[in-house]
Amino acid sequence: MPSIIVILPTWNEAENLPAMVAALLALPLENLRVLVADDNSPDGTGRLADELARQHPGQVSVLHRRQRKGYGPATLDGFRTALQTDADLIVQMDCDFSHQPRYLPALLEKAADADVVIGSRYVQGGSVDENWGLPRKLLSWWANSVYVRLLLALPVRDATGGFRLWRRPALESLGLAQVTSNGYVFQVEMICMAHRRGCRIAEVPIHFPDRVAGSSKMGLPIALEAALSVWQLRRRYRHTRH
Ligand SMILES: Nc1nc2c(ncn2[C@@H]2O[C@H](COP(=O)(O)OP(=O)(O)OP(=O)(O)O)[C@@H](O)[C@H]2O)c(=O)[nH]1
Ligand SMILES: [Mg+2]
Repeated sequence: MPSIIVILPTWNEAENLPAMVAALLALPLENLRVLVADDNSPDGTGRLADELARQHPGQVSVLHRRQRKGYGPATLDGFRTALQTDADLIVQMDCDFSHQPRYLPALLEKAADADVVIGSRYVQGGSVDENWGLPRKLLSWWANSVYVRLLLALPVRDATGGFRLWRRPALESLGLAQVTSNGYVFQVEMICMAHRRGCRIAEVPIHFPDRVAGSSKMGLPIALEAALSVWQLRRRYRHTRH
């Protein structure tokens, strides 16, 4: 059985973290550990994580970061810490149940013939929250499956989603020190690098419900900035070999 580490970057997820950890540990997967990467959340998520680590020694650990630096740096820190363990597979997922633990076995199965597996909203069988209006659905689909895919020539339909499983050698091969993006573009840059390095990328369909508890941290300005940053990525990775 391969050993799996699940990285949960958290910012004010006190309402979600205990249930997320419980759901992950209840999966029928041996050798699964959870690493919480918390940016000193004011709502006490870090303290809760410590408590969970005490309750589940050897299964839950916590990376306390001094201050809020954003999703990208916290996840990178999580990746580096994970690579210092003996984990064979490294999973990144949001701690708000938009990424549902029940899909992990499907991601794992797909990793038999892929280096990175994306939990994808935009492959056949995937879907987003029923409450998204048509304009939002279309915009998100277009951004992922058309705009980013064509601009960066990526064989991926969900380039901004953060539900991914990496095989250790793939993550090691990327050169994480080079990654500079944050937010949605962080995901795009990571998968762009993986593709340029020749990693085999696969997608498995997921349903993506909106968060029920806790509050949203992303907004339109962040999405617009992300859309423009993709052009910088295009320039930066243009000459990198496929
Ligand atoms: N460590 C850390 N985690 C963060 C930060 N910002 C967001 N996160 C976490 O990253 C994951 C994704 O963030 P979300 O706020 O859910 O982003 P989103 O899914 O685009 O938007 P909503 O679900 O609508 O809020 C969640 O687990 C957050 O708690 C941050 O600055 N630092
Ligand atoms: Mg979310």
